[in-house]
Amino acid sequence: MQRDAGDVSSTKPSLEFFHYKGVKFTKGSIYTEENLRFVESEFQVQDDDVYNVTYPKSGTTWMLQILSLIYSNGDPARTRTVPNWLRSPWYETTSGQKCLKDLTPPRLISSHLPSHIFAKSFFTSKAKVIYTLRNPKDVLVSLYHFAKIMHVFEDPGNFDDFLDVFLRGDLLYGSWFDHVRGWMQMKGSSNVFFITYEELQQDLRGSVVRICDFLGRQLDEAALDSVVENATFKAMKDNKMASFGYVSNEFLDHSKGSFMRKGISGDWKNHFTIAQCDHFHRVYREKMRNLPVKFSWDEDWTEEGAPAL
Ligand code: PPS
Repeated sequence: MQRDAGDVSSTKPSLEFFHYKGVKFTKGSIYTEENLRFVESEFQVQDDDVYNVTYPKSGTTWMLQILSLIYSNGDPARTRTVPNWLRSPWYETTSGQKCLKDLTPPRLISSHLPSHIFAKSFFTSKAKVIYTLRNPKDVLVSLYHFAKIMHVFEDPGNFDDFLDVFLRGDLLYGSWFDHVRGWMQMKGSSNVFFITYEELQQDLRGSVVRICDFLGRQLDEAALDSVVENATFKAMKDNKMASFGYVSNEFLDHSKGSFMRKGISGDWKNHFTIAQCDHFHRVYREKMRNLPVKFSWDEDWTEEGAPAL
């Protein structure tokens, strides 16, 4: 396994926070205001860059694995020998920025940044963004469990407390609602592709084909089969290079849970009470009002009435 200055497994977490342009970040070695300012204003996007963008717990690591495999024409060798954070660094983190220099074009870069603080140079480039979304109730559940084992998050407390925190957006990377609204403004742009975690679940192969079309990559049937085979939940859980298996306990407490937790859609049903669901939907309706897109998790979603992502 490669270890270098960009290896997050050696990063010491901190539990103080700061806000950058209204968005909350953990203070310390991972995020600094200076880095965020650099990323937003000075970072030079290259036209052949591909950005894997998500709100946390929406399918980032899954998409990272899919993209790595697409760009290796289905050969899984690199995904088994190089940890994911070196294959596609999170460019807003201090360690991620150090890793960028080792990437050969086309660079695969991951990010959880909301659009208003994403690299400005992206918006005048030909680089591509793949934005993956997930049912926010499942995002919340995944984040709730992750926050218990990942030391860049505050202790989530009980589920009811965390529901409030999530609805207020008072957490690392800010509000899910703002994140999605911000990026959805790019809908219709030819260099931004939207896909959901649920679509990946329902039809992984078909989703990979659509992603390849967007990226202009041609994969033969065998390569496609290999992408799918090596990007299943089980394959990734069994591959420590794909699932943060080598991140140190100091950073991610492996004794308390796994990054690859359940990998299903609809786990929210095992966590929300009816009252919590009603509360969530009230806030959701208010915050997502007038967004000209319907998602499969919207209460009033219908196949006919849903403009395509
Ligand atoms: S992070 O920390 O923001 O980078 O997390 P992220 O990768 O966005 O999301 C983690 C959740 O994605 C699930 N996951 C998968 N589900 C299905 N198939 C595959 N291959 C897969 N890979 C990752 C992972 O289990 C987390 O979801 P939960 O619901 O917690 O299991």
